[in-house]
Amino acid sequence: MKASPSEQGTGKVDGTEPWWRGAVGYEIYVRSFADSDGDGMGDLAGITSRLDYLSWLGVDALWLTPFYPSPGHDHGYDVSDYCAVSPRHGTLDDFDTLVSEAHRRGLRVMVDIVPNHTSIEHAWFSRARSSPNGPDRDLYLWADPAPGGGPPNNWRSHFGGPAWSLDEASGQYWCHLFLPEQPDLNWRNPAVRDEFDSILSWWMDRGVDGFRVDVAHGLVKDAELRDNPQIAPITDGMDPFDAFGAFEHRYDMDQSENVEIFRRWNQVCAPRQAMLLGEVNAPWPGRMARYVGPGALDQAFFLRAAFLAWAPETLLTMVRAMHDAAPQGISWVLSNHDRSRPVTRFGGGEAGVRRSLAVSTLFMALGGTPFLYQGEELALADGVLRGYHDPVSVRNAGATSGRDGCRTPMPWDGSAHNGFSASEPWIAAERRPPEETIAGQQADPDAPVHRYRTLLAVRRQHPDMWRAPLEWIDAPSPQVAALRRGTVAVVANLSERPTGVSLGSPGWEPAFASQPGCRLGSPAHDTVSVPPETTIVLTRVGESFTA
Ligand code: TEU
Repeated sequence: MKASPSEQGTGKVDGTEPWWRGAVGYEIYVRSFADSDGDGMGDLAGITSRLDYLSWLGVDALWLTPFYPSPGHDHGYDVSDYCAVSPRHGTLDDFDTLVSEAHRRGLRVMVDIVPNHTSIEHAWFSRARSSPNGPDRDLYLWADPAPGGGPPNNWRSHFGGPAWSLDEASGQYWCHLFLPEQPDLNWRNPAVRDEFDSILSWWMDRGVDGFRVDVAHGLVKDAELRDNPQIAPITDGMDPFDAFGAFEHRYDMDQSENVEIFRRWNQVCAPRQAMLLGEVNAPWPGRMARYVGPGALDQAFFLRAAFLAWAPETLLTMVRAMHDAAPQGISWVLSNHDRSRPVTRFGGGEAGVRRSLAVSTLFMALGGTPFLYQGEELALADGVLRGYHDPVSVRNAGATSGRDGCRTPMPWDGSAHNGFSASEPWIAAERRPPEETIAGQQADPDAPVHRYRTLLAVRRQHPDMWRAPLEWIDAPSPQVAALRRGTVAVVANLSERPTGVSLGSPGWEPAFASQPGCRLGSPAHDTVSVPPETTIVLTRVGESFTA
């Protein structure tokens, strides 16, 4: 039975709005969040033991990365059983406890569904591979070699090399947009669609509140398996992600039929108020918006901001365009488990910290459901590694630094292994100093965790910040964005200089500034002066909250 969360968070179930309206999400990279049994690997019971911290922080929903049985070639994104828990991460009982303890605190729980591919060890693939003429063969994408031999077309794996591997027994290739150990499902086959309807229902029956949909843009492939146009040369030793980007992905990704699948999923999930949140990596805002059109996905992550180095003008231009194409449909993220942390990407040190919170503050005012990635609230830079773990790095002999830097253990305190585990963590990294830990920051009122917590509290206090219609205000430079939503105004000055922005009317006062110690003009003025690389949230006089 689905437990009913209390109304403590901002997500309301009042019959008129879905729970995720106004909510703030938090991504838990399960392997690295908290280890309860001392084997160096994060687990579900570890998460349960840390729920009070997440309530204190003020988030409303948790997204758990895959914890299903998996041989672990892609750290859980190669699932061998969609309806079970890997012993590495606990048991189904641990999952049920986590859900009920989260709900008791008003926290929603979302799980990660990986529909583009299974593990090579999934029973479906074993059957498909061993019986080329059997009924399960078409659950996957098989193709004969190209006329002169070799892979059927020029599609590449995200993780390096061709997107095809040869099954010598049958002489056919299987398709994999990721590792060979992650064979792609054939979403043109109705049997695949039926299986996933059941998987979604199975998790909803266990009480989950929604799904993060992995590689939602990748499911359906061109029926004729045509070559992708190549737009740049590929050189020896190139980063595999760059080699992947050397093609226009006209035929392997973002096919229109993907949206039909999510319309079908919506029919399964909407009656049970479960959110569908897609990882959609489509090239243009208009194409992204199709996925969150009525009756399809509820929201999609806008990943480009999570990939970008510090480039304020580019960032603000794409954020405005994406917002305007789907005002309630975007889940704003600056960080996830696949890319360098924003503090590092944005220049490191104090500049990285300042810039990250300035952008996050803007994201909290864009509608949609923003997500923080574990440790973002501590303003962590990437961890200092002692070796490679990510298959992307291992497979490409270090040609890419891979995704390990953002996956190091959550630093709970200054003790051995930062309180993550009683033994050596699965990923080898340097211990963080006390001021980068939760315990250290909770004890210091000026530490980042308190700024993020205050920001979430201000958002909860002023629902206009996400609910009122958004009007962009003219800004004096392309490195500045300003907006007004009812009784709330936000000015993001991402430039290196102080800037003044006219809000069009007097009577505003600051509710939150991303930098401590900002001095703001008097409420009598209609112009707000904002320091460099700072975002300010203002409210109508009389509506303010003491930050
Ligand atoms: O990542 C998907 C991913 O790598 C793409 O979004 C990619 O960035 C895009 O297609 C453009 O190249 C997800 C998971 O987050 C990641 O951890 C997994 O390794 C991957 O899927 C495979 O499941």
